[in-house]
Amino acid sequence: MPSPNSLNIGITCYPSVGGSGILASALGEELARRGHEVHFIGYERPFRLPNDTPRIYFHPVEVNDYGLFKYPDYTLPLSVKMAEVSRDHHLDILHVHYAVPHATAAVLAKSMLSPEHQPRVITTLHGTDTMLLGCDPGYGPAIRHALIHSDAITAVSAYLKEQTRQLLDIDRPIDVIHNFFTPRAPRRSRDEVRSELGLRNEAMILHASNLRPLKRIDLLLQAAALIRPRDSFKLVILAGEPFAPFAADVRRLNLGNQIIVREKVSDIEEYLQAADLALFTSDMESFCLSILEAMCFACPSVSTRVGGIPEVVEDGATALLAPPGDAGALARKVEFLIQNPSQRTAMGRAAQAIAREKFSAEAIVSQYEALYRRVTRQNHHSFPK
Ligand code: GMT
Repeated sequence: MPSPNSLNIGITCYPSVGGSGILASALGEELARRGHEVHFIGYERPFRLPNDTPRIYFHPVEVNDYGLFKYPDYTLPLSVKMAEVSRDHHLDILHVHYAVPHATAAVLAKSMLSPEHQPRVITTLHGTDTMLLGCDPGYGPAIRHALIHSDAITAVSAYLKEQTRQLLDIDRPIDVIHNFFTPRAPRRSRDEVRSELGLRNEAMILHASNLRPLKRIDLLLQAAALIRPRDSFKLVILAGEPFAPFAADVRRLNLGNQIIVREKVSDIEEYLQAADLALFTSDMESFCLSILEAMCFACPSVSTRVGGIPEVVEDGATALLAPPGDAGALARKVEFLIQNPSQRTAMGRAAQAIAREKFSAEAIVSQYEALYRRVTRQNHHSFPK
């Protein structure tokens, strides 16, 4: 029997490897655990979402690859499915993660429904939906339209909120709700994982990302090539996409003995517990969920000082930050942590304490619940206007 305070919540996100989908899946799991009914709507079940969880449902969107279309369209069938699920399951909230095309589809879905079936639309901005696509003249006006017609907007950092205001000229309120991470218990021990990787006494440096250009894998490899002594570390790359395009760089930099790649790892916790430090070289990050994942395992990071990262870590206390693009500075900071294990441990412990205090499900999910309650109480911003 659902509790009288529970809500029916629809969630749409990118289901593949990527911070926005990981966050949205974890949020859905936590909301279901708190008694809400959660309906995921999308082209695939999110990869981190466990099967058979009570109160979690998945509604697939079928895309029609009609011969007339040069490019198959996802936005329209997504909006139709969102409208159908909203009506059939009495959704109170339709919470979309990443504006393109999810916010547009949600706003369209709402406008297809009669007022009594219209859910409140909440759009959570994650990063490139504002900072890359928001600046693209082919997308910016549509993103702005969807944000203006959402019932609430959230951003995963104060930095991203400010960027959204400036780049998309949005003057309505944007709630900042940081990301959270709930680590699962690793199935293998630290020693088992280190032995799988062939590690002895070297420091294990971890990098996890989807390898997109703004992650600057070229800089990651350049920095690795500058770390001395060479045999003091192994760099383990958890690649969300195939690593093959970077194989030539690894050979050119003579890093073959230093780099270990694992692709599409879903048990990320096994590698996080085994790592001594993490290394991130992005040109831009609204938050960097991977830094938080490492913090949860008392693993300090070396990272570029970009975007919202300074909201997640404190330079010198929970991580070491270097100027963007500076391979030499990144390498020196990594060397410092390798050569100073007691400071590395202290920094990792401080990072873990901050992760638990500020970026746990306990601290963050209630902020989303409070927002849901607030928008369901608001005057209905119904379509047509
Ligand atoms: O915006 C993106 O590039 C995609 C997105 C994703 O799905 O990985 O990443 C963004 O959202 C994450 C979760 O909120 C953040 O941790 C990442 O920093 C952010 N990426 C960028 O801002 C480049």
